[in-house]
Amino acid sequence: MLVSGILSRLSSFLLLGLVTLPKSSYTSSSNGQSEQNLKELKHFELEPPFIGAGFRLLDWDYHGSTVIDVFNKIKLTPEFSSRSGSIWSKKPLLAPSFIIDIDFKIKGEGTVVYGDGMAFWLTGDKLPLGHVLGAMAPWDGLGILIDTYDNLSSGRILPNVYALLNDGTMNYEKDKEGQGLIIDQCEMDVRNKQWNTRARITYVKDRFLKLQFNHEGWDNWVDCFTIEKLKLPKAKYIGFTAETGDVADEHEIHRVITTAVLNPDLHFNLPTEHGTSLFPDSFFDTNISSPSTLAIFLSISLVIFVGWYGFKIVTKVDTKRF
Ligand SMILES: [Ca+2]
Repeated sequence: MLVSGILSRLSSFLLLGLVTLPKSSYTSSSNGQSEQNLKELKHFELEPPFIGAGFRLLDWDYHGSTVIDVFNKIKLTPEFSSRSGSIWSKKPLLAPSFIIDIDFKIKGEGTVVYGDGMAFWLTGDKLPLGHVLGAMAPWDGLGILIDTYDNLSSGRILPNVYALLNDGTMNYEKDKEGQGLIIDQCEMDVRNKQWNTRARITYVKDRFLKLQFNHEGWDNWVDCFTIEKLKLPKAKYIGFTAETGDVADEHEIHRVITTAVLNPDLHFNLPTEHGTSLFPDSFFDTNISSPSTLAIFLSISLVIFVGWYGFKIVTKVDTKRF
């Protein structure tokens, strides 16, 4: 009974290990059922023609140097110095988990210096125009900054893409490029590309935010960063901003598609919130946190136990025989 009980539990555990994908995979399932988990959110989309009834942008507010080129693009800044522009969703995004695809372009004549860059925002309030690539600090939520000007004169490779998290209290020091607020970053060659660049923000509430870029060709996605256990405000305004300084670039938004992910666990093949939740707490008497470690330990224990038990039976039979 003891052996069969252990075998039963071990087989269940190993089966769980087989069906639970590594958390770092975060790949979307491609089956039809997964597609049913997606819902396009029209109030958070930008597509030409950008104006609706009454020749107005219905779901977005824009400010500063932003110009709506109705059938082509939304130009946040022209390639002129000292401009800043923004466009913000009128309503906050309430979907807990979502995917935002942003087609954009950064272009200019400059070959040595240019700037300053553009930013994507997911914040608890709409931000006025300011010096954080077109938005005002502080902010409550996340800013993703595509920085094309080296304020630090550090000689680093640009553009740099930063994730800046703020709880609404911390200031942003432009001369320090927001150091102290940066939670992740990557280098990404997204300036003066032949085609529009597409950024994809994938967020699963309290689990992760992943940023990818497609800037070199058809469906050729490059990971920028994945931030684990990121918490965003429950109601999130979506914003796009850009800024030029002494040097300039043209910063453009061409298309934004926002999709709610209704069942992220199924869509992304995520493991259960607690990888061991299918087992009663009593099964885990120790603080072993890694299932793979426990599986290895149980497997070795089982082999030793079965070997020892089998040896005892054989010895007993042999003793009776003689
Ligand atoms: Ca900068």
